[in-house]
Amino acid sequence: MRFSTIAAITVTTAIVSAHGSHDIAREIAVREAMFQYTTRDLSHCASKLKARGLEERAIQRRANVAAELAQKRGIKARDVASVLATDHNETTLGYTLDTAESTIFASNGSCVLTPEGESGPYYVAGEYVRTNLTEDMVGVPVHYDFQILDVETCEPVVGKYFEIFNCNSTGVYSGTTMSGNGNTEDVTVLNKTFLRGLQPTDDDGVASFNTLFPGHYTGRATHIHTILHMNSTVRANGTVFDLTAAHIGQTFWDQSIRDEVELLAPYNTNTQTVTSNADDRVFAVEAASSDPVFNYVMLGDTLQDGLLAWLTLGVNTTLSETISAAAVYYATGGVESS
Ligand SMILES: *[C@@H]1O[C@H](CO)[C@@H](O)[C@H](O)[C@H]1NC(C)=O
Ligand SMILES: *[C@@H]1O[C@H](CO)[C@@H](O)[C@H](O)[C@H]1NC(C)=O
Ligand SMILES: *[C@@H]1O[C@H](CO)[C@@H](O)[C@H](O)[C@H]1NC(C)=O
Ligand SMILES: *[C@@H]1O[C@H](CO)[C@@H](O)[C@H](O)[C@H]1NC(C)=O
Ligand SMILES: *[C@@H]1O[C@H](CO)[C@@H](O)[C@H](O)[C@H]1NC(C)=O
Ligand SMILES: *[C@@H]1O[C@H](CO)[C@@H](O)[C@H](O)[C@H]1NC(C)=O
Ligand SMILES: *[C@@H]1O[C@H](CO)[C@@H](O)[C@H](O)[C@H]1NC(C)=O
Ligand SMILES: CC(=O)N[C@H]1CO[C@H](CO)[C@@H](O)[C@@H]1O
Repeated sequence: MRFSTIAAITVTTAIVSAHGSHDIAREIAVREAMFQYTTRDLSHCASKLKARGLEERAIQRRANVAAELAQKRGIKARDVASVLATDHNETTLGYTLDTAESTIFASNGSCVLTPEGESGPYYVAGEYVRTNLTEDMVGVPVHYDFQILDVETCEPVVGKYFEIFNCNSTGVYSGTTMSGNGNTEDVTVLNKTFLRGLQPTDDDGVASFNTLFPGHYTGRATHIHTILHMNSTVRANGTVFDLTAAHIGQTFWDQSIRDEVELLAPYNTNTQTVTSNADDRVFAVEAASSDPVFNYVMLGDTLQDGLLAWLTLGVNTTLSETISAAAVYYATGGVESS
């Protein structure tokens, strides 16, 4: 199949050259070629999602989670609409203090991220299936609600492992001493697993996580990595090892909230160079044909109270990509790939 061939070639090339000097023009061209073979958005699924009640359940779930998390943290529940009116990009749609939650959470937020071969150089295989990825890291808490839909059938992708990972507030990933990732002499990072993990998608195609808002590192805008595995099985020790995926992508946050988070400790101790969304090449490539930016609401009056962020991803589940791992996490500790 023509598409599969293009995809297979791309992934190998793009991953090897994901950082450092590489030919962006080529990457963009290849991604554009891939788009000829894939649907760009989920608009064709709208009536089906509504009929199946999927949309309604997503709205309800996100509203419930916002209320629950706020209560758990002892935060006085805040009018979600008022938060959005001041801080969320969808403010531009004219939301006010009186806008109903059903309207806010119903906002499109559907982004099609076809695999573009950018898992980046910092993927670590063998991570834990768990909802809370925070460990001993500090930062702005985020609850992510990802809903994965099959772009061909418009059905939820059920029972597949969805994996996310991002760097900590000072811009360092756990599990790898790869060049560009913090202090490469610090081998203790190899045994660390913070801010990485997987969740199986439920009957509505949903995978959710509690983690932290990422920091930034030189050369890249603040982002998180997303991977949808199709054939993973969880091992007896609760980890997954699977170097294949139907989707590999990166998702972003509005520049406005990035700027606010960066003012807080410990984000404000990060000495690495900031790259804006506008200057990020991966952002440019993805945003050219989809909206890879989270919708979100604040859970309380301050950022430290946390954020609920959501995104609906359309994935072509027939695709198969190979992921290259910087390291593998074993019972005996992390081992860098040669
Ligand atoms: C999914 O990918 C296959 C190739 O594997 C392609 O034939 C098909 O058109 C794609 N589907 C959509 C909805 O883009
Ligand atoms: C959703 O998408 C449609 C079509 O792209 C657009 O017309 C509409 O304004 C969007 N609605 C929201 C709430 O973003
Ligand atoms: C996640 O775990 C951290 C400790 O590692 C804890 O402080 C935090 O409250 C947990 N988050 C949730 C939402 O349970
Ligand atoms: C981020 O992780 C690196 C590597 O483990 C560590 O040196 C650094 O202190 C961490 N940053 C924070 C704010 O904990
Ligand atoms: C999962 O396994 C099936 C059957 O072997 C295969 O066709 C498909 O390409 C695999 N998916 C991925 C993402 O590797
Ligand atoms: C989990 O189990 C596999 C074998 O099934 C082993 O290779 C790996 O080291 C274990 N990982 C951890 C973190 O215990
Ligand atoms: C990682 O953990 C293993 C098992 O506890 C230990 O043997 C190893 O020395 C640790 N490696 C580093 C770099 O700390
Ligand atoms: C503050 C902010 O990030 N605003 C963005 C909202 O989204 C539009 C288009 O989707 C961007 O043009 C704005 O920059």
